Amino acid sequence: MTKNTIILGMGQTGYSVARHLSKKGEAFSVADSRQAPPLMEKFRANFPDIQIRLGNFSAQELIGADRLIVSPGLNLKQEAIAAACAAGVEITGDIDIFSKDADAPIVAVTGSNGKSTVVSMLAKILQADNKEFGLGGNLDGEQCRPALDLLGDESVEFYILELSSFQLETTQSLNAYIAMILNLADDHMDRYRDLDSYRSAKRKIFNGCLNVVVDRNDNESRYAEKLGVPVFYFDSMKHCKSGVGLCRDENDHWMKLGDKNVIRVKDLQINGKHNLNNALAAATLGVALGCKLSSIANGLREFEGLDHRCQFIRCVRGVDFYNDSKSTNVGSLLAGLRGFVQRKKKLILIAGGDGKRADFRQLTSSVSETCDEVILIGSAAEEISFCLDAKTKQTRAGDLEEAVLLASKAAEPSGVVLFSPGCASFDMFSDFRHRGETYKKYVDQL
Ligand code: UMA
Ligand code: ADP
Repeated sequence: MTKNTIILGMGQTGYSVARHLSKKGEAFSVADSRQAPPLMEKFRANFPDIQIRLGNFSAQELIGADRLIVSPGLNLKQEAIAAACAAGVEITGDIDIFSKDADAPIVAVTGSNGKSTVVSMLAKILQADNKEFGLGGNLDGEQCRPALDLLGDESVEFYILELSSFQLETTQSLNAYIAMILNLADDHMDRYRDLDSYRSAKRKIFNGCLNVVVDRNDNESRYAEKLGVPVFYFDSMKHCKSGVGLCRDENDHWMKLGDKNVIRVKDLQINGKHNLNNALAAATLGVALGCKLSSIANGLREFEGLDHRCQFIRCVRGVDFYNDSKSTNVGSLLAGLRGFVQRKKKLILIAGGDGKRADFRQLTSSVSETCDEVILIGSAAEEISFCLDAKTKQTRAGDLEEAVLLASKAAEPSGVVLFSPGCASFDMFSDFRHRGETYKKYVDQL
């Protein structure tokens, strides 16, 4: 019997689902709550016979479906979707469909911060090991491919998926070969009731998994120990037998597998403790996938870091400018700041944006201890301002251009300006890339 399937959302995910169903010869219609969804023309051109509904979803129509394939940007609690769910309509997403049709083992990575860095490092390791793989999921940018677009390449030995909590919400059985939660920090509180419901979405990554990779120093990551499947550990404090640990000999810090050297820390091109943790995670995934240690070392050595993540831009009149536009929550802002603690230079932070109902009180002491001044922008400026203590000098800027000017003056003659918003970008920009590129433009204009 053919199912009455509606694809909800006409963005990248919706389009990948439409292509996939169409290749399989399955019938579907599509709907988007917006009047002018971004891929409208592409849908019309490639699926001319498909019914398209635009504007607010109708509960009646959704209840009439057998299956809704919901895009990650849509909240399942939206009235019409929730009504369909309550009426027993099957609710699923692209990742669930992917896992059923994937013909190679899935490596799945989630966490609040570091997902893109870890899967990109792993990609370098697999390349160095001459393994064929498909890389996609939530990962943004040029490399970005929605998961379903990866299917159909027979040479693929592994699928590497970066998964967001939004994608995992609609994923009932991922059946990953290896799954990992890197960490969990307060994020997306505009979408979740509380941290527990965000955590529950993340933990769906483990449904049906065969192996897990665990950060021995992170309690959220250690939840996976309870699943009763083989564990590969990584550890930023000491040796690990099953995965990669950080150790010190007389001269150097080393990443090691058991007592075997993998790579010297100083041979990595990345900055910050959080990135070292990411390297340990990626190396351990490499170990779990059977990569040679020399390939793990070569892959990590080549990794230069991703754009918009604690990225050095340039030095202007003695001031170093860093772009960390991908810092979209408090956890990533704190990680960014930690990278500058040792430098003993004046540090000016530009922060703010769409606050997503985050608890900015977590910033108070770190900002007070590390920053000489904070320039606040965006709709969360006031909220953040309330959470800074009296010792922290703070200034409000009307927009990012003014913030860059103020920060530049404050950091002279030889300080550092770190743009790490700790917030989403949607109040002022189309996404974090647009925000980061805009920041770079203003730095160039100085
Ligand atoms: N939208 C509507 N009405 C609709 C459908 C969508 O208003 O009917 C809005 C959503 O609220 C959202 C935007 O449109 O603001 C995009 O939603 P979408 O689900 O259509 O997004 P896609 O284009 O399919 O992109 C998604 C991921 N985006 C989100 O989850 C918001 C992309 O991750 C991902 O790369 C892509 O699928 C392919 O897998 C981006 C992202 O920002 C990088 N992710 C968030 C993050 O990393 O924090 C979770
Ligand atoms: P994600 O894909 O999870 O958003 P990214 O690798 O794109 O992660 O990094 C997003 C932000 O988080 C950047 O600001 C980056 O500096 C910071 N970050 C990266 N790795 C970590 C980590 N392990 N812990 C905390 N923050 C991190």
